[in-house]
Amino acid sequence: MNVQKIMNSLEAKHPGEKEYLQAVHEVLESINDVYNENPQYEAAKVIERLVEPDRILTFKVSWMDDQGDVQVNLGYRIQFNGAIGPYKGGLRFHPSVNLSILKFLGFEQIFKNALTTLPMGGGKGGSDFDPKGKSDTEIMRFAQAFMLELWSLIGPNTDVPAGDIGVGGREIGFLYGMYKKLAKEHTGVLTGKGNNWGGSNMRPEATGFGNVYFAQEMLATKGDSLKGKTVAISGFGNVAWGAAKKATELGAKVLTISGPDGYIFDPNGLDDDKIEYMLELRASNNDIVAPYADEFPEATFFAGKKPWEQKVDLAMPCATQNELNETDAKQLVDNGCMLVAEGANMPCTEEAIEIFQNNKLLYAPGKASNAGGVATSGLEMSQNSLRYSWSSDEVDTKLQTIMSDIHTACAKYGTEKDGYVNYVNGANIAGFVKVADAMLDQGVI
Ligand code: NDP
Ligand code: 2IT
Repeated sequence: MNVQKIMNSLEAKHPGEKEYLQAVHEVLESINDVYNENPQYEAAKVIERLVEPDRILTFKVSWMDDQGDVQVNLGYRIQFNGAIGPYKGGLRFHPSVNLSILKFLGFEQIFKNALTTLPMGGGKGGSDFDPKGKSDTEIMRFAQAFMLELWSLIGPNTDVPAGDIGVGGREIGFLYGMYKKLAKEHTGVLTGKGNNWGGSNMRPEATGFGNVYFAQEMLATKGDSLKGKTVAISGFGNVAWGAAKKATELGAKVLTISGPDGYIFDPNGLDDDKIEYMLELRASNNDIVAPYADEFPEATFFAGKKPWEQKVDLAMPCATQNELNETDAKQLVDNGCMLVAEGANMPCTEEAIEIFQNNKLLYAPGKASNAGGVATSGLEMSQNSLRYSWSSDEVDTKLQTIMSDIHTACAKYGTEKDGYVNYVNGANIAGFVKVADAMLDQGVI
């Protein structure tokens, strides 16, 4: 495969879609050898078919705010690849949402979902709606208007959306209520539902917990553990919360969290109260992390800065894409950081990843280390089909097994001659082979 030629053609077809092109480039570089060794992929034009979504649905969302003014947003659902199961992936509500961001997320989701070992294809959706400062009733009206357009395109066996940035339990509730009213059936069409109406225990915690379980597996390859390690986490949303909770529980000391306004450094580390307070901060819809330092005066707020300037053993970027660049990576390496596990999707730039790998850090890409969220969504779908509910312990045990299996798959496909595990190659190849073989089995469609 000529990666540059494919990239040139995609750039010409999709100019300016930089996040999408970045995600595709990383995967193509990783799978090049496997692709060339297996001419059946080229014969069936697997790459050309894989890099374009099956379909992109866009729609207008009109709704009325609390002042009685009409608001208009854009809505999207990208059904990227359905080779191994129904399209599956979150909805993102954030003003930065555009086609490039949703295509990158949908593309990543194909491989992530394949890694989970569960039967789920890849998809993503969302809106440029900004939840910041919105009241609960505004969120409800927006979510209802969004679902009015989306409902006929999704279903428990076709496409199963869930949460992502700006979409948590509250939003899933409003979305589900409208779906149920329109479809006139109570079904497992969304995941992340409340656990007394079809949701899975542990789904809120799953992404962050899974990320920490994956870090644990990585450390174990060096005979090491989380105990006593210092951790820098970015973000203060759902994933950051889960990661802080589990890392703390396992004996690590979480020194930072962050928001778009800057980061918090807490020299004492987070504890149960502080982790609970993260939920309050997030629910306030104000987009600022600074109030943490007023609530807990031992902490310091660094305005406009990123947590990667702190000396830590482990880094877990859990906010958003491309939030950790080359300079940040150098700083982490210079300060002796030994492991980076991505809770967010594509938070590290390609240059940052190169620095981690050249310095032989343990580095896990999100499609492996944050797969616990969608894996638990898959378990929610299984429970919905069974009309049964597993206990938190049962779900947690399954989640740990899945994270460990993903680690094994990464090591199988990503271990280099000197023993270094290139988790990027491992995750991309393991995910690709599964999806590509399914595409071959199903013919040219
Ligand atoms: P939340 O909305 O709960 O939190 C997102 C966090 O990132 C917030 O702190 C948010 O601050 C911050 N953030 C978002 N956009 C930006 C930006 N442009 N610049 C700076 N900070 C930003 O979302 P999640 O915790 O669910 O998602 C976080 C990451 O994890 C995303 O990359 C998501 O795709 C990924 N992920 C989520 C999963 C899930 O199950 N929820 C599963 C796997 C991955 P603010 O909103 O105030 O800007
Ligand atoms: O990026 C992700 O994996 C998610 N936002 C979770 C998707 C899901 O369907 O649970």
